[in-house]
Amino acid sequence: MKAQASLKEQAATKTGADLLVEALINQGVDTLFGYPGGAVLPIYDAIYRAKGSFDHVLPRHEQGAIHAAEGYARVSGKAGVVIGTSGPGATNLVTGIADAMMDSIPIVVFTGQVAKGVIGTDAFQESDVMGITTPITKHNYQVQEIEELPRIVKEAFHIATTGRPGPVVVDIPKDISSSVYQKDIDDSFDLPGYQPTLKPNPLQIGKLHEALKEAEKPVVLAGSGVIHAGASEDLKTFVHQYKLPVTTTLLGLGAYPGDDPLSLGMAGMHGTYSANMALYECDLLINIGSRFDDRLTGNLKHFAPSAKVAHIDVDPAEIGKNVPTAIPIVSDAKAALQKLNEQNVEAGDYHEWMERLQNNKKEYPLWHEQPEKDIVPQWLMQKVYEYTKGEAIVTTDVGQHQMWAAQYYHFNRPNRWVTSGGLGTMGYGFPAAIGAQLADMNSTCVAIVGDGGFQMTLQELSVLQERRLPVKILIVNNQALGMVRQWQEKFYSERYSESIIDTQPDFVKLAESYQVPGYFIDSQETLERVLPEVLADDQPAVIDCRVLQKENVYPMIAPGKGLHEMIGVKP
Ligand SMILES: Cc1ncc(C[n+]2csc(CCOP(=O)(O)OP(=O)(O)O)c2C)c(N)n1
Ligand SMILES: [Mg+2]
Repeated sequence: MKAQASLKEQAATKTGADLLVEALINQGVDTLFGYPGGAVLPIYDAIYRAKGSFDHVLPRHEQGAIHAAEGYARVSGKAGVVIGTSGPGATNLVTGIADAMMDSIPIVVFTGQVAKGVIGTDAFQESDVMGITTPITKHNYQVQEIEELPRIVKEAFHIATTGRPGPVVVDIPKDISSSVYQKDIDDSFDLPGYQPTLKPNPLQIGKLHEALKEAEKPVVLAGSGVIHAGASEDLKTFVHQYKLPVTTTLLGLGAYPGDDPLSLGMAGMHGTYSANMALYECDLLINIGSRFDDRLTGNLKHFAPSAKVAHIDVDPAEIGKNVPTAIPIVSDAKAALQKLNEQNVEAGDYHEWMERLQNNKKEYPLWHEQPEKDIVPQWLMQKVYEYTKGEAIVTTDVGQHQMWAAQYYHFNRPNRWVTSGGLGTMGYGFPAAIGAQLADMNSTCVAIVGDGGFQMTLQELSVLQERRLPVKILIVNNQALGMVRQWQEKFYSERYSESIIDTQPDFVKLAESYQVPGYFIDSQETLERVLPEVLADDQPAVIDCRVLQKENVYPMIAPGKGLHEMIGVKP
């Protein structure tokens, strides 16, 4: 507020950069993730002058900044904000922008650009940010006039956070951020072409009620749309009312309590037997906020072959995209569930169906071998769950460890699970944990990372060093690109091409060089002694946990196979 007043007093000398900072303060931004450079020097000067208005976090690579912003958005429910310079700064952000697009994460990214007069001349650190980011953003802008800047910032936040959330890029040429503007600016906006449908059509709601009456084998599939809409409680009400079995997608974990008896766990390529068979055998599939990703459906020919499909999605483009849909409901998940809950219809008899599913759950649970001393990753995940009482924020990289975390950590609340789903970005877990922890300083935040993935973004240890952020980095160290190794074992006759990695840094020493405590764990006994204490203290930590290299993630649906063709269901 102070900064806002002082900027107003200096109206006569307000630069474009000041207008930007003022607009961010007006949006209630409290945390910025960014990295300076030539084209954003005016913006960083304005940030310097506005000190105290918000927290600027300096990761050591732009990719770290954007994944941190994604983690922050996931946990806080607010938009994450990123600033990068032109050229390499902007291109270093591209992976994160694409990641946020795939997983519908609301972020607003400001990139510096060369001055308008030299755009198109291959000027120093020029890159075509508009061209590069058009296919991977919900929307993007290049500011052309200084007086548009406050309105564009407001629109960018509106677009990023409403309807189906997603990334918005605002490219700001240097002459705009450095030039001075003296008049008052109207920042109101009108977007007639962007009016997301948020309320369900009552006719379609009626059809779903009818379908519930007729169904004998219904199942709910909850995706991250439930979480984005803040609709978990409404989902609970709906599910309890009709005693419906629930499965979730990878990104939907936490949308419905994982420990609840009606929960079948995660579905998909590494989903549980009971969840996948429920999807395969159901006669009514109620998809709420999932996009029927191929890792979820397996071969579409065999996906829910006998089901009438109802699909609630705020993005009409998702409905019918992959799976023919009988009851399309274009709506925000919360509004649709509230409407469904207004009426209590006489539902069908799901008795036999429920028994069958419960029996599947009992007969075909997740399983793993348990050696005497060595650590298997499945057991490790159970221990993390136990020691954090299921209350931690968990972030992951991509690979086997991600799937084991998804299988064994039962999320009972939304916004605790931060993972890269659609893009599958290695190196996501640790920087995302920085943003997640900053969004919630009172929770234990565990970054469950692969030995491969961690080495892609470990430079962010500097942020832990600097801020003493108590993020716990748990390296599930199988000395391999485990998921690649697993596919090579199964589908390439054990030809392990470039997937076994014998050469690694000493992760304990590496951590210590950043003044972060490091721990080496290679037996169950050490783990049970060390891990509970490390997870409970208020210091950052790197835990190099050696696990058996040959473990595979099961069950698994091989490429091209259907949900009912899982392998590794039983030992
Ligand atoms: C940036 C990036 N490059 C490559 C891949 C392909 N990939 C998927 S999983 C995986 C192995 C990851 O190894 P690690 O981080 O050690 O995790 P693990 O599977 O061993 O648990 C690779 C290379 C990817 N997902 N992301
Ligand atoms: Mg590995």
